[in-house]
Amino acid sequence: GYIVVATGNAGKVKEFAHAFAGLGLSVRSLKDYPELPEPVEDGDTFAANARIKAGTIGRLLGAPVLADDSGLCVDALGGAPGVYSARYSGPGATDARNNAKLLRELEAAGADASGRAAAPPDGGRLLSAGRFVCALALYVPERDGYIESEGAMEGFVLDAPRGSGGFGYDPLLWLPELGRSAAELSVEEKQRVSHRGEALRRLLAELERSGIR
Ligand code: ITT
Ligand code: NA
Repeated sequence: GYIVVATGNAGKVKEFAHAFAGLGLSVRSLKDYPELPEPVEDGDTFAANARIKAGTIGRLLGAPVLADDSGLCVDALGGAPGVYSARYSGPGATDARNNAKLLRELEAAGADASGRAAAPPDGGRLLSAGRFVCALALYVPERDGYIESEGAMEGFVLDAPRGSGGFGYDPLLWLPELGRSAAELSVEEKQRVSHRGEALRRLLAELERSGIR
C-alpha cells in the first residue's frame, strides 16, 4: 500500500518514506501528481497550513492525504521565521539563502546564547534558543475532517552551519544533549528526537484511538 503526503519538499519525503516503510507503506508526494495545483498556504499557524494542504489535495483526490507544515521558531527573533520558514529569504528562497538570512538577522539583533547550554567542543557559538515545530494533518474523506498532531524539537541556533545530513535549517540547530547539530543525525536518529518524529508518533496514536485503521 501507499500513503499520499501533500508535500513538494524532498527532505520531508525522505523522512516520511523512512517512517512509513516500517509500517509497510510507500509514500507518494505531490511530485507524483504533477496535474494537481499547489495548495495556497495562507494560514497563520502551522496547524492551519497543514489542514489547507491536506484538505486541498485530499478533496481533489477523494482520498486520505497527510500534510506537514513545519518551521523554525527562534526566541531572539520573536519566533521568526516560524510559518515563513520556507520563504524566509524571499522569492527564489533556497535552504542556503534561508540559513544565511537567519544568521544575518541574528547578528543584526546581537543575539547571544553563550553559556545557556554546552556549545560544540570544537568551536561554534550559540546565538539563540529555538525549536523546530511540526504540525501534521491527515484529511479523512469519510468525515470531510482531520486528524491532527504536533511535535517540537528544542535546540540552539549556531553561528555557522554544521553537518551535511537532513535539510532546511538542520545544519544550524545545535542539540546540546546529543552534542550534534540536527544535520549530524542519521534519518533514524532524527526520527527518534525530531518534531516530525514526535508529531508522527502522536498522529498514529490518535489514529489508533479514533478506530480509523
Ligand atoms: P511543503 O509545503 O510542500 O510540504 P515546504 O518546504 O514549503 O514544503 P513548509 O511550508 O512546511 O514546507 O516549510 C517548512 C520549512 O521549515 C522547510 O522548508 C525548512 O526550511 C524548515 N524545516 C521544517 N522541518 C525541518 C527540519 O526537519 N529540518 C530543517 N528544517 C526544517
Ligand atoms: Na508553510
